[in-house]
Amino acid sequence: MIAADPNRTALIVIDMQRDFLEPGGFGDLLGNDVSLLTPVVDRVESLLMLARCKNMLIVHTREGHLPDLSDLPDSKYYQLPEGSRIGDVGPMGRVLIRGEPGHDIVPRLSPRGDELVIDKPGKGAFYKTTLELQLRRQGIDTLILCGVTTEVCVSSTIREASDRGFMCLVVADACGSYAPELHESALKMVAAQGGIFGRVTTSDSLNNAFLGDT
Ligand code: C5J
Repeated sequence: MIAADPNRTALIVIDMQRDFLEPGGFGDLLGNDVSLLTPVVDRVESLLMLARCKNMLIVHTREGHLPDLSDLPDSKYYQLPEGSRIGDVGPMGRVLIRGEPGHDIVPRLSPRGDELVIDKPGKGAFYKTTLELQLRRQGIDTLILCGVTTEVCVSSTIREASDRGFMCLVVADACGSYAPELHESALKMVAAQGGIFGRVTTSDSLNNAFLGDT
């Protein structure tokens, strides 16, 4: 049973960017099968419809770096193989660089004018961003999280949010990974020990909880 007040709840859509979801992007250049993430677009689109209908705060995040790479630690740059490093040129421009086509959110999930877009240099959405300030300012205490990838940026953000006292609900079918077994493990970690980082739910349960009365 989900009991969340839409006025104090934000939908956080993590990194639904062309670089992670489309052929020719960062994920693809690293050798991943990006088609595994395609179903997530439908699910996130439905969540956006739900959140818009309930007038919830909607936050879209984008992982990416400044064109001069001044916000990119060496550890993140050299971890990747030559040819698919952050800032290298690919079919959608320089990979994971702000302002390049690949950095954009996929067109079907484009943010609307009144929705927040948080550009982040790290995996977690709170690291070196104004996200916490903006959520507190709007009286948000509960986060519904979805996006990609479950075990990287979604997980990092949940952990950061949990330490800051936000209630976290992760929508399992609206998250995705290039490695399905890591998706499953990441969700298990969230829900372990009675919900150590938050609760795992589904799109259907959320729809029932928020729209059951309409
Ligand atoms: C990754 C992300 N996988 N958005 N980023 O590097 O999960």
